Amino acid sequence: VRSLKDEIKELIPQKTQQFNLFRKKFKDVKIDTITVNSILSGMRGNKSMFWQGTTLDPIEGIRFNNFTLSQCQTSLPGLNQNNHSNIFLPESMLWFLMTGGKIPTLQQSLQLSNDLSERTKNGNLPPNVNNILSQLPKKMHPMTQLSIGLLLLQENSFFQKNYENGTLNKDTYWEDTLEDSLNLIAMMPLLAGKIYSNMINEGKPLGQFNPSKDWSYNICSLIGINKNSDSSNISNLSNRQLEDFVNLMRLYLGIHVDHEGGNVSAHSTHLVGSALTDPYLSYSSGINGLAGPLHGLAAQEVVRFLIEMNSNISSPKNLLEIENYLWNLLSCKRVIPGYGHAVLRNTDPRFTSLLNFVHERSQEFANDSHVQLMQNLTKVAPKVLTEHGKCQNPYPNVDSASGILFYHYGLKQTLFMTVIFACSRAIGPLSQLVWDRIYGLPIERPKSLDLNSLKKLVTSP
Ligand code: AMX
Repeated sequence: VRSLKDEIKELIPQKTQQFNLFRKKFKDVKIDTITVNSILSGMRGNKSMFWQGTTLDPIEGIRFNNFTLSQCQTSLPGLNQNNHSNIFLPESMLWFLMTGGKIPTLQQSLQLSNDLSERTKNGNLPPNVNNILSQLPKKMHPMTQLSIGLLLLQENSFFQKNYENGTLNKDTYWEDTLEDSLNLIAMMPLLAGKIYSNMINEGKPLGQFNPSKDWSYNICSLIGINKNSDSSNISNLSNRQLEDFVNLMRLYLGIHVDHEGGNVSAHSTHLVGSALTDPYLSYSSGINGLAGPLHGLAAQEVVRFLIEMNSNISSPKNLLEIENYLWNLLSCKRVIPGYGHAVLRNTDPRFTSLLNFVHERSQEFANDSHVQLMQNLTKVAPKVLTEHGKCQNPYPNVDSASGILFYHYGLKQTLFMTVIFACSRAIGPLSQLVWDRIYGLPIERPKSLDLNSLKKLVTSP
């Protein structure tokens, strides 16, 4: 079977020709107007960035290489065990994004899974990385630990080494970028496992890496939620629940990979990478952005919010009490976490796919008051937010559901949830970074303006 690298190599002449022709032909065509407000409001909606793999339609939601999420769920290969037919392997998505839209066969996805596994050298972090991570204060923010972990792995960067040696040229930048990106993605389960063990088990391993299993399975294994785990925190889960948890992880990791280029984690990876910075340094910047409460931290905010609300209302079924609770929250100038979006103007299809996971297991979740509240909120929050009249999108985003489902299966460390998000988010921005190198995109350098310059621009005829 041909490798991912062979596939990419074959695509390069045709894709670069298309790209260069397009640039040449349309380079001076105006496509957007920049207003003072957009400059002063986070450049919201400015069409000013090239991103190949995904685009976000405000109504339809995310498209991956022009496929909607539900098309991906029916087209991309998964393991299809026990009716989990709509759950594709994140490895399939990695192939799909890296090749600019080629749907892998199951064999290709599994081969990539195996390739990632082999890159971990028997499932071990390099000893120096492991040692340093073991010495971090156990209470250090898990995203800080992850960022440090990636920076420590940077000494293995082929791109950095070969750039330093002078053995690279513009035509070959992409090869080492790909190599580094795949190595980095391969290491994410090990980093996640190490960080979770620092948080809950004094740095002692919670489970074992299994080289014959897929990427998501190994994340579950290394955080101690799996059949073959050594951890005691899973003793209450049945075999079926353990299997469901692994499938939830596959689903979650598959749908969080990318959300077009302008979001903070993707954009920072791209921006830092545009200085020819290697994938480790670039993605470490991305995850620092992901750690912000308005971005990746939202999932944990939702979990806390649901738990807090449940302790203040008589039942998760009491819609009136939920409504009053929300109005109270808004009157205290707090946001309803898990609702709203900078681009989306509809229910996030990623939320819908997580909700489908719940519906397919209605018995499992029937007695979980937090999951019930999460579902009932969808009947109340959009109405309240619409009446409130401020937010542009009153519908649930993906974070509305993700954290509380992990919580259900025993992943109670809410701060850790963003680390799992970061495992997934590596896939989109790093696929883009490989194509940034193939297309030879230059360093990113928008023009900034001070208030005086802006004043001059608005007053000049
Ligand atoms: N609850 C209450 N008020 C909200 C709101 C919510 N869920 N969403 C937006 N608003 C408010 C904003 O705070 C803003 O108020 P202001 O004018 O006083 O500053 C106003 O509505 C307009 O905001 P907007 O244009 O609709 O949204 P935005 O693009 O500025 O922000 C987002 C988008 C996601 C940060 C915002 O909706 C929010 O804070 N949501 C809650 C947190 C959350 O769920 N984040 C997850 C996002 C997805 C992700 O990246 N993982």
